[in-house]
Amino acid sequence: MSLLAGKIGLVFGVANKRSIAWAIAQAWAREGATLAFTYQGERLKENVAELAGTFGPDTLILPCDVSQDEQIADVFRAVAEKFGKLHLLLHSVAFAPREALEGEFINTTREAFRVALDVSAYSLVALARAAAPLMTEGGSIIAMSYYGAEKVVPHYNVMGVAKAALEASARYLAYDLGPKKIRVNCISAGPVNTLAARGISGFTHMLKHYEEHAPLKRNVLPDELGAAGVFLASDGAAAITGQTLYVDCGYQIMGM
Ligand code: 0WE
Repeated sequence: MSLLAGKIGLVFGVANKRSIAWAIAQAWAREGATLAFTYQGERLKENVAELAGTFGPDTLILPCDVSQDEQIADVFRAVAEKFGKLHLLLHSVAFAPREALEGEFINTTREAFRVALDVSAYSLVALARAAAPLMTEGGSIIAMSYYGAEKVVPHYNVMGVAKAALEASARYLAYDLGPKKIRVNCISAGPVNTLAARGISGFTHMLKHYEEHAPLKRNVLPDELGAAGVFLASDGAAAITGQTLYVDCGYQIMGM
């Protein structure tokens, strides 16, 4: 208990109660962190307000489309005004146009590639740059990734390229921000049944495949991603930066 007492955290990527961002936010809050949230689009505002509201009526909840520099600036202005500092940042945001996740990678359009890399990877760079001046006591930045960054997962397509860019960006950010005691890591989660996964054809089959092939013979639970998020945010991970931590019941170690 209280591994994160006195820490201020900013969470990007809550859509609903099944979101990985929500699992990690709850775990951070249980350990004593004070949190602020952003939401993407008016459609999700009420969801996020209802969830974040459980931490008290004055919880900061701000709109943020991470592809808009002005919205990013507004978010960090508001955080600076309310708290004056920041310790934790969670990036749990990704988007590729649906068509790009359906056909063959070779047919990825220039525009789908641009959007996927902008929203899912460049955004980490933009958020880290805005966060760093507030992380005056050091900090921990965590981004969510997936195995499709390092091996071919059929249909993950341009998202795999975006996650590879995200993981590489985390390494370069770790190098830039290390002297300020700001750590940057990725959590590569096994598949979780979230809004982002819903409607992906064959997702149920994928969950079954992981159950059969992962060493632990099951899928990762949201609470376990929360616990990993607490670890990387805590002083227990003080010497860990630039890494991608697989939280996938061991699936990634398998060769066959
Ligand atoms: O990173 C992801 C999914 C992120 C995602 C999901 C969507 C669905 C709706 C990004 N963009 C969109 N665009 C939409 O229009 N995952 C790790 C989950 C996921 O997605 C897959 C997977 C897995 C696993 C897509 C194909 C194959 C496997």
